[in-house]
Amino acid sequence: GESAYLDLCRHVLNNGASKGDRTGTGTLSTFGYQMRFDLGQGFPLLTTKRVPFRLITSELLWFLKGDTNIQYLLQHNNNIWNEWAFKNWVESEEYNGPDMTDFGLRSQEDPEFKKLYDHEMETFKTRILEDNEFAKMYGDLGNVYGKQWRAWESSRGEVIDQVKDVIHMIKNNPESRRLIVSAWNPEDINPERAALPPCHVLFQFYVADGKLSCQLYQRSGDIFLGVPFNIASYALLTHLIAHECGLQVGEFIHTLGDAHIYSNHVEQVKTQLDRDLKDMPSLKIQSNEKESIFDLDVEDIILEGYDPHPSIKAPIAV
Ligand code: THF
Repeated sequence: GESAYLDLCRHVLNNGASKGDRTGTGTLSTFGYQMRFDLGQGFPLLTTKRVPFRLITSELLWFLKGDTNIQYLLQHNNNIWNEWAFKNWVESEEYNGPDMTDFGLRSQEDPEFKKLYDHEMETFKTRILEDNEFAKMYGDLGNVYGKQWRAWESSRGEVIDQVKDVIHMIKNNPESRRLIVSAWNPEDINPERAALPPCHVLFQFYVADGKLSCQLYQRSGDIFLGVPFNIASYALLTHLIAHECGLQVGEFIHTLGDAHIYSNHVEQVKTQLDRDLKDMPSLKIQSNEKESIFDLDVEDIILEGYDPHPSIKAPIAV
Protein backbone atom coordinates (compact mmCIF):
# COMPACT_ATOMS: atom_id res chain seq x y z
CA GLY A 1 0.00 0.00 0.00
CA GLU A 2 1.04 3.53 0.75
CA SER A 3 4.24 2.39 2.47
CA ALA A 4 5.51 1.30 -0.98
CA TYR A 5 5.25 4.95 -2.04
CA LEU A 6 6.94 6.25 1.11
CA ASP A 7 9.74 3.67 0.57
CA LEU A 8 10.21 5.09 -2.94
CA CYS A 9 10.53 8.60 -1.50
CA ARG A 10 13.14 7.45 1.05
CA HIS A 11 14.99 5.47 -1.63
CA VAL A 12 15.35 8.51 -3.88
CA LEU A 13 16.24 10.90 -1.04
CA ASN A 14 18.97 8.49 0.10
CA ASN A 15 20.27 7.24 -3.25
CA GLY A 16 19.24 9.78 -5.87
CA ALA A 17 21.85 11.36 -8.12
CA SER A 18 21.70 15.11 -8.73
CA LYS A 19 20.49 15.43 -12.26
CA GLY A 20 19.54 18.39 -14.38
CA ASP A 21 16.41 18.17 -16.49
CA ARG A 22 14.39 19.66 -19.34
CA THR A 23 12.63 22.12 -17.02
CA GLY A 24 15.82 23.60 -15.51
CA THR A 25 14.62 22.91 -11.95
CA GLY A 26 17.07 20.15 -10.98
CA THR A 27 16.18 16.77 -9.46
CA LEU A 28 17.33 13.89 -7.30
CA SER A 29 16.89 10.92 -9.56
CA THR A 30 17.14 7.12 -9.68
CA PHE A 31 16.48 4.72 -12.55
CA GLY A 32 14.24 1.65 -12.36
CA TYR A 33 11.87 1.04 -9.44
CA GLN A 34 8.75 -1.02 -8.83
CA MET A 35 5.84 -0.68 -6.38
CA ARG A 36 2.92 -3.07 -5.84
CA PHE A 37 -0.54 -2.16 -4.55
CA ASP A 38 -3.09 -4.84 -3.63
CA LEU A 39 -6.32 -3.16 -4.70
CA GLY A 40 -8.32 -5.66 -2.64
CA GLN A 41 -6.86 -4.04 0.51
CA GLY A 42 -8.29 -0.59 -0.20
CA PHE A 43 -8.01 2.21 -2.71
CA PRO A 44 -4.41 3.52 -2.96
CA LEU A 45 -5.01 7.23 -2.55
CA LEU A 46 -2.31 8.61 -0.23
CA THR A 47 -3.33 9.47 3.33
CA THR A 48 -0.04 11.16 4.36
CA LYS A 49 -1.18 14.19 2.34
CA ARG A 50 -4.52 15.07 0.77
CA VAL A 51 -4.59 14.15 -2.93
CA PRO A 52 -7.46 15.85 -4.80
CA PHE A 53 -9.33 12.77 -6.05
CA ARG A 54 -11.88 14.73 -8.13
CA LEU A 55 -9.01 15.91 -10.35
CA ILE A 56 -7.89 12.33 -10.87
CA THR A 57 -11.42 11.26 -11.81
CA SER A 58 -12.02 14.03 -14.33
CA GLU A 59 -8.57 13.55 -15.88
CA LEU A 60 -9.12 9.79 -16.33
CA LEU A 61 -12.62 10.24 -17.77
CA TRP A 62 -11.13 12.84 -20.14
CA PHE A 63 -8.56 10.27 -21.35
CA LEU A 64 -11.26 7.60 -21.65
CA LYS A 65 -13.46 9.87 -23.77
CA GLY A 66 -10.55 10.25 -26.17
CA ASP A 67 -10.54 14.00 -25.54
CA THR A 68 -7.26 15.93 -25.79
CA ASN A 69 -8.64 19.44 -25.31
CA ILE A 70 -8.26 21.11 -21.90
CA GLN A 71 -11.72 22.70 -22.31
CA TYR A 72 -13.32 19.59 -20.74
CA LEU A 73 -10.89 19.75 -17.81
CA LEU A 74 -11.60 23.46 -17.26
CA GLN A 75 -15.34 22.76 -17.34
CA HIS A 76 -14.63 20.38 -14.45
CA ASN A 77 -12.52 22.96 -12.66
CA ASN A 78 -9.40 20.91 -13.29
CA ASN A 79 -6.26 22.97 -13.98
CA ILE A 80 -3.56 20.30 -14.05
CA TRP A 81 -2.88 20.44 -17.81
CA ASN A 82 -3.20 24.24 -18.29
CA GLU A 83 0.50 25.03 -18.51
CA TRP A 84 1.03 22.79 -21.53
CA ALA A 85 -1.77 24.40 -23.57
CA PHE A 86 -0.75 27.87 -22.37
CA LYS A 87 2.78 27.23 -23.64
CA ASN A 88 1.45 26.57 -27.18
CA TRP A 89 -0.64 29.75 -26.97
CA VAL A 90 2.10 32.13 -25.82
CA GLU A 91 4.52 30.69 -28.39
CA SER A 92 2.02 31.20 -31.23
CA GLU A 93 1.99 34.00 -33.85
CA GLU A 94 -1.39 35.20 -32.63
CA TYR A 95 -0.27 35.91 -29.05
CA ASN A 96 0.75 39.55 -28.52
CA GLY A 97 0.67 39.95 -24.73
CA PRO A 98 3.76 40.32 -22.48
CA ASP A 99 6.66 37.95 -23.10
CA MET A 100 5.97 34.63 -21.34
CA THR A 101 9.24 32.83 -22.21
CA ASP A 102 10.14 30.35 -19.42
CA PHE A 103 6.96 31.23 -17.48
CA GLY A 104 7.26 28.15 -15.25
CA LEU A 105 10.58 29.09 -13.67
CA ARG A 106 10.15 32.86 -13.82
CA SER A 107 6.77 32.85 -12.06
CA GLN A 108 8.43 31.08 -9.11
CA GLU A 109 11.38 33.45 -8.91
CA ASP A 110 9.91 36.84 -9.78
CA PRO A 111 6.76 38.07 -7.97
CA GLU A 112 6.26 40.92 -10.46
CA PHE A 113 6.34 38.48 -13.36
CA LYS A 114 4.01 36.11 -11.47
CA LYS A 115 1.31 38.83 -11.44
CA LEU A 116 1.57 39.20 -15.22
CA TYR A 117 1.57 35.44 -15.69
CA ASP A 118 -1.45 34.85 -13.44
CA HIS A 119 -3.36 37.50 -15.35
CA GLU A 120 -2.46 36.05 -18.77
CA MET A 121 -3.36 32.54 -17.56
CA GLU A 122 -6.77 33.70 -16.29
CA THR A 123 -7.48 35.42 -19.61
CA PHE A 124 -6.42 32.28 -21.46
CA LYS A 125 -8.68 30.03 -19.35
CA THR A 126 -11.69 32.29 -19.85
CA ARG A 127 -11.16 32.29 -23.61
CA ILE A 128 -10.85 28.50 -23.72
CA LEU A 129 -14.12 28.18 -21.82
CA GLU A 130 -16.06 30.83 -23.71
CA ASP A 131 -14.70 30.75 -27.26
CA ASN A 132 -14.96 27.35 -28.94
CA GLU A 133 -12.95 28.42 -31.98
CA PHE A 134 -10.11 29.60 -29.74
CA ALA A 135 -10.37 26.38 -27.72
CA LYS A 136 -10.05 24.30 -30.89
CA MET A 137 -6.86 26.14 -31.82
CA TYR A 138 -5.14 26.48 -28.45
CA GLY A 139 -6.83 24.12 -25.99
CA ASP A 140 -5.75 21.00 -27.78
CA LEU A 141 -2.63 19.25 -26.51
CA GLY A 142 -2.25 17.19 -29.68
CA ASN A 143 -1.60 13.48 -29.77
CA VAL A 144 -1.60 12.88 -26.01
CA TYR A 145 -3.22 10.04 -24.01
CA GLY A 146 -6.86 10.41 -25.11
CA LYS A 147 -5.85 10.27 -28.75
CA GLN A 148 -3.43 7.34 -28.49
CA TRP A 149 -5.75 5.29 -26.25
CA ARG A 150 -8.95 5.69 -28.27
CA ALA A 151 -7.98 6.77 -31.78
CA TRP A 152 -4.41 5.74 -32.61
CA GLU A 153 -3.83 6.53 -36.28
CA SER A 154 -1.69 4.07 -38.15
CA SER A 155 0.39 5.13 -41.13
CA ARG A 156 -1.95 2.93 -43.23
CA GLY A 157 -4.81 5.24 -42.29
CA GLU A 158 -6.55 2.91 -39.80
CA VAL A 159 -7.86 4.23 -36.50
CA ILE A 160 -7.32 1.88 -33.56
CA ASP A 161 -9.38 2.06 -30.35
CA GLN A 162 -6.93 0.34 -28.00
CA VAL A 163 -9.06 0.67 -24.85
CA LYS A 164 -12.20 -0.73 -26.49
CA ASP A 165 -10.13 -3.55 -27.97
CA VAL A 166 -8.42 -4.42 -24.68
CA ILE A 167 -11.79 -4.55 -22.87
CA HIS A 168 -13.10 -6.86 -25.60
CA MET A 169 -10.02 -9.09 -25.19
CA ILE A 170 -10.32 -9.17 -21.38
CA LYS A 171 -13.94 -10.32 -21.75
CA ASN A 172 -13.31 -12.86 -24.49
CA ASN A 173 -9.72 -14.02 -24.06
CA PRO A 174 -8.70 -13.21 -20.48
CA GLU A 175 -5.70 -15.55 -20.60
CA SER A 176 -4.11 -13.47 -23.35
CA ARG A 177 -0.61 -12.13 -22.71
CA ARG A 178 -1.22 -9.27 -25.11
CA LEU A 179 -3.62 -7.18 -23.03
CA ILE A 180 -1.67 -4.02 -23.77
CA VAL A 181 -2.38 -0.36 -24.40
CA SER A 182 0.53 1.77 -25.65
CA ALA A 183 0.53 5.55 -25.51
CA TRP A 184 4.00 5.74 -27.02
CA ASN A 185 3.79 6.33 -30.74
CA PRO A 186 7.28 6.97 -32.17
CA GLU A 187 5.73 8.84 -35.10
CA ASP A 188 4.29 11.40 -32.71
CA ILE A 189 7.25 12.02 -30.38
CA ASN A 190 7.69 15.46 -31.80
CA PRO A 191 6.81 18.84 -30.26
CA GLU A 192 4.74 19.71 -33.36
CA ARG A 193 2.42 16.81 -32.70
CA ALA A 194 2.16 16.37 -28.93
CA ALA A 195 2.57 18.90 -26.14
CA LEU A 196 4.48 16.41 -24.01
CA PRO A 197 5.57 12.89 -24.95
CA PRO A 198 3.59 10.46 -22.76
CA CYS A 199 5.05 9.67 -19.35
CA HIS A 200 2.81 6.60 -18.99
CA VAL A 201 4.21 4.74 -21.91
CA LEU A 202 2.42 1.40 -21.75
CA PHE A 203 0.09 -0.63 -19.54
CA GLN A 204 -0.77 -4.31 -19.49
CA PHE A 205 -3.65 -6.19 -17.89
CA TYR A 206 -3.55 -9.69 -16.43
CA VAL A 207 -6.45 -11.91 -15.36
CA ALA A 208 -6.14 -14.83 -12.91
CA ASP A 209 -8.45 -16.23 -10.20
CA GLY A 210 -11.23 -13.89 -11.36
CA LYS A 211 -9.11 -10.83 -10.60
CA LEU A 212 -7.87 -8.11 -12.92
CA SER A 213 -4.36 -6.72 -12.38
CA CYS A 214 -2.62 -3.90 -14.21
CA GLN A 215 1.02 -2.98 -14.64
CA LEU A 216 2.16 0.42 -15.87
CA TYR A 217 5.54 1.31 -17.30
CA GLN A 218 6.16 5.00 -16.64
CA ARG A 219 9.28 6.42 -18.31
CA SER A 220 9.48 9.46 -16.03
CA GLY A 221 7.86 10.09 -12.67
CA ASP A 222 7.57 13.35 -10.70
CA ILE A 223 7.47 11.59 -7.33
CA PHE A 224 5.92 14.31 -5.19
CA LEU A 225 3.23 15.78 -7.50
CA GLY A 226 2.68 13.33 -10.33
CA VAL A 227 3.17 9.82 -8.93
CA PRO A 228 0.40 10.03 -6.25
CA PHE A 229 -1.98 11.02 -9.09
CA ASN A 230 -0.66 8.29 -11.37
CA ILE A 231 -1.09 5.54 -8.75
CA ALA A 232 -4.68 6.57 -8.04
CA SER A 233 -5.47 7.06 -11.73
CA TYR A 234 -4.36 3.57 -12.81
CA ALA A 235 -5.95 2.00 -9.71
CA LEU A 236 -9.19 3.72 -10.75
CA LEU A 237 -8.80 2.55 -14.36
CA THR A 238 -8.29 -1.03 -13.13
CA HIS A 239 -11.47 -0.77 -11.00
CA LEU A 240 -13.48 0.61 -13.92
CA ILE A 241 -12.37 -2.07 -16.35
CA ALA A 242 -12.81 -4.86 -13.77
CA HIS A 243 -16.34 -3.53 -13.13
CA GLU A 244 -17.13 -3.54 -16.85
CA CYS A 245 -15.74 -7.08 -17.27
CA GLY A 246 -17.34 -8.61 -14.16
CA LEU A 247 -14.00 -9.23 -12.44
CA GLN A 248 -12.64 -8.45 -8.98
CA VAL A 249 -9.61 -6.16 -8.65
CA GLY A 250 -6.16 -7.69 -8.21
CA GLU A 251 -2.93 -5.68 -8.03
CA PHE A 252 -1.66 -2.46 -9.54
CA ILE A 253 2.05 -2.73 -10.27
CA HIS A 254 3.84 0.53 -10.93
CA THR A 255 7.19 0.34 -12.72
CA LEU A 256 9.15 3.57 -13.04
CA GLY A 257 12.07 4.57 -15.30
CA ASP A 258 13.54 7.94 -14.24
CA ALA A 259 11.99 8.40 -10.79
CA HIS A 260 12.81 11.88 -9.51
CA ILE A 261 12.16 14.34 -6.73
CA TYR A 262 12.41 17.94 -7.95
CA SER A 263 14.84 19.98 -5.84
CA ASN A 264 12.02 22.36 -4.85
CA HIS A 265 9.95 19.42 -3.51
CA VAL A 266 12.54 17.93 -1.12
CA GLU A 267 11.33 19.72 2.02
CA GLN A 268 7.71 18.78 1.25
CA VAL A 269 8.67 15.11 0.85
CA LYS A 270 10.43 15.17 4.24
CA THR A 271 7.35 16.71 5.87
CA GLN A 272 5.22 13.96 4.39
CA LEU A 273 7.60 11.19 5.53
CA ASP A 274 7.21 12.37 9.15
CA ARG A 275 3.48 11.63 9.09
CA ASP A 276 1.69 8.43 10.14
CA LEU A 277 -0.40 6.35 7.75
CA LYS A 278 -4.18 6.43 8.10
CA ASP A 279 -6.79 3.91 6.91
CA MET A 280 -7.11 3.57 3.14
CA PRO A 281 -10.34 4.77 1.54
CA SER A 282 -12.56 2.57 -0.64
CA LEU A 283 -14.11 3.05 -4.05
CA LYS A 284 -17.69 2.65 -5.28
CA ILE A 285 -18.79 2.80 -8.90
CA GLN A 286 -22.39 3.77 -9.57
CA SER A 287 -22.97 2.73 -13.14
CA ASN A 288 -26.78 2.22 -12.93
CA GLU A 289 -28.10 2.13 -16.49
CA LYS A 290 -24.82 2.96 -18.18
CA GLU A 291 -23.69 0.63 -20.93
CA SER A 292 -19.94 1.09 -20.69
CA ILE A 293 -17.21 2.91 -18.81
CA PHE A 294 -17.05 5.42 -21.66
CA ASP A 295 -20.44 6.77 -20.52
CA LEU A 296 -19.45 7.39 -16.89
CA ASP A 297 -19.50 10.84 -15.33
CA VAL A 298 -17.51 12.13 -12.38
CA GLU A 299 -20.54 11.74 -10.06
CA ASP A 300 -20.63 7.98 -10.75
CA ILE A 301 -17.30 7.46 -9.00
CA ILE A 302 -17.49 7.68 -5.23
CA LEU A 303 -14.66 7.60 -2.74
CA GLU A 304 -15.55 6.58 0.82
CA GLY A 305 -13.67 6.87 4.09
CA TYR A 306 -10.96 9.27 2.93
CA ASP A 307 -9.58 11.18 5.94
CA PRO A 308 -6.01 12.19 4.99
CA HIS A 309 -3.45 14.50 6.57
CA PRO A 310 -3.60 18.05 5.13
CA SER A 311 -2.40 18.78 1.60
CA ILE A 312 1.20 19.95 1.04
CA LYS A 313 1.71 22.61 -1.63
CA ALA A 314 4.50 22.50 -4.20
CA PRO A 315 5.21 24.20 -7.55
CA ILE A 316 4.86 22.15 -10.73
CA ALA A 317 7.81 22.02 -13.13
CA VAL A 318 6.88 22.97 -16.69
N1 THF B 1 4.77 17.48 -15.46
C1 THF B 1 5.38 17.43 -14.26
N2 THF B 1 6.46 18.16 -14.02
N3 THF B 1 4.90 16.65 -13.28
C2 THF B 1 3.80 15.87 -13.48
O1 THF B 1 3.39 15.16 -12.56
C3 THF B 1 3.13 15.90 -14.72
N4 THF B 1 2.01 15.12 -14.99
C4 THF B 1 1.02 15.65 -15.92
C5 THF B 1 1.74 16.29 -17.01
N5 THF B 1 2.96 16.83 -16.85
C6 THF B 1 3.64 16.74 -15.69
C7 THF B 1 0.09 16.60 -15.20
N6 THF B 1 -0.30 16.09 -13.93
C8 THF B 1 -0.49 18.36 -10.41
C9 THF B 1 -0.71 17.00 -10.39
C10 THF B 1 -0.63 16.24 -11.56
C11 THF B 1 -0.34 16.86 -12.76
C12 THF B 1 -0.11 18.23 -12.78
C13 THF B 1 -0.19 18.98 -11.61
C14 THF B 1 -0.60 19.21 -9.16
O2 THF B 1 -0.16 20.33 -9.13
N7 THF B 1 -1.21 18.70 -8.08
C15 THF B 1 -1.42 19.43 -6.82
C16 THF B 1 -2.84 19.96 -6.72
C17 THF B 1 -3.20 20.84 -7.83
C18 THF B 1 -4.57 21.46 -7.69
O3 THF B 1 -5.23 21.35 -6.61
O4 THF B 1 -5.03 22.06 -8.68
C19 THF B 1 -1.22 18.48 -5.64
O5 THF B 1 -0.96 19.02 -4.55
O6 THF B 1 -1.34 17.27 -5.81
C20 THF B 1 2.09 13.70 -14.87
O7 THF B 1 0.91 13.02 -14.93
